[in-house]
Amino acid sequence: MIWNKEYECMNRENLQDLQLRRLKKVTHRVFERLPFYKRKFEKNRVHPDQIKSLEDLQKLPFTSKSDLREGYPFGLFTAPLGEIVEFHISSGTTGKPVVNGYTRGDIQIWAEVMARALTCAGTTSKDVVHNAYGYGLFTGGLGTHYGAQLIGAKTIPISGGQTKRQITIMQDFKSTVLTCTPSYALHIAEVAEEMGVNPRNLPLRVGVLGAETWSESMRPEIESRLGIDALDIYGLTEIIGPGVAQECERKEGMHLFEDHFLPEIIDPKTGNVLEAGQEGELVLTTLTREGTSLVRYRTGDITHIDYQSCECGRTLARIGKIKGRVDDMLIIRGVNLFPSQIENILLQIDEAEPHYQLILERRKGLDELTVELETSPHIFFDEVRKLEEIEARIEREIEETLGLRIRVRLVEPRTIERSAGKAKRVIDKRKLK
Ligand code: DLL
Repeated sequence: MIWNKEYECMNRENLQDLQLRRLKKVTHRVFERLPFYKRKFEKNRVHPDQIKSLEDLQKLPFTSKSDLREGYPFGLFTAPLGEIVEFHISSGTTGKPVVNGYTRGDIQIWAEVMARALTCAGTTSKDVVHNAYGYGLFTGGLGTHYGAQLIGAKTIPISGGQTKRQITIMQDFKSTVLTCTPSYALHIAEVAEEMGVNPRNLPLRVGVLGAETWSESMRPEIESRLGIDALDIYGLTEIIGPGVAQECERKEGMHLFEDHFLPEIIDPKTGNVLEAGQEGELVLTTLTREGTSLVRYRTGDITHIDYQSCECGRTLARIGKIKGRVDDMLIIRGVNLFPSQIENILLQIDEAEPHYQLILERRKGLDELTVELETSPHIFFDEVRKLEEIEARIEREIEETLGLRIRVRLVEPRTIERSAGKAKRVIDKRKLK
């Protein structure tokens, strides 16, 4: 099923024509409305009239998260405040938050891209969407809500938390589509088991899971525990919220709604645009947003892009699973790695559960990483020798795959904190000192 065939299956030439027309419009819009962009463009000696092809996008300066922070709260709005009907704030924990202001038109675009995303995951008006993304300033709850409403699906605006109640409601209301973070989906399965409910017997059919990094190995884990198809959804507050890209049932990358968001992949160090297929930082330009139009916004997310059309019929480019954020990259004794690379290994371990945390400390001036991983309930925690043996095996596995010696510590089941939203995977104790 495809929500908007005209745009999702457009031939590339027509799509590029449309993108160029919209790109010209948006560059004029930001240049004329925001002194911030006017200054930036002038500094780079570029004028919106010079945008004559999509390649000309590369002449334009980037927009960074710190630019948005400096504009807090309304400094980067590209529509008059009187036209703004909703605000959202990014969930970042450091520094000033980033605000996005939506006009009525923006809310319609959001509903449209989220309706596409949910349909891409197989949702129809017959479905019961159990929306456990947080409602509020976080974009997950309301964005999903608008899309589900547009489709005409029955929406349960349950938000995150009170997990036992979630399970009862799923059973009573016959929820078929679960929308939440992948880590919360796993927690739902765990709580169901504790309640004596087999999570596979819940009426759920599919999960539309995102807002945090999850490795490819997490997918079968969630799918088998909940008996669902687990599909990835990507988005960020600065651009619109969820609904930037969505995986279809083929599970081979997330279709990016390119008629609204124009993607580039750049080398995060040099800023140079990379070729299709190469891994780098995703940069997005909003082509249709009114309240907060952004040109070449550096998302900080590492992925690659594939322009081949998909067997599902969509011609939209696909981005690969997000490997992590540029600023989440750990550098341990000179080796660069993302938490998702460790997750990929940990999830292969039979004797452990998919709950882990990475503890980063500084000892004698050197960064040290310890992996804490929960054991499966069937492992007896008093069998010290056996535990040590498993720890050593995981350490070896990590060393062979990533070339780095890291300490692994098995911990008892349910000792790592669960979250109803984004899981906290890295505890950086270096900053606490
Ligand atoms: O997390 C929007 C969202 C809500 C997306 C619900 C999907 C579902 P923020 O709180 O602003 O917005 O966080 C955005 O989260 O830059 C990525 O680093 C990360 N992220 C979002 N989706 C994914 C994903 C929402 N599918 C930041 N995989 C982004 C990996 C993701 N990381």
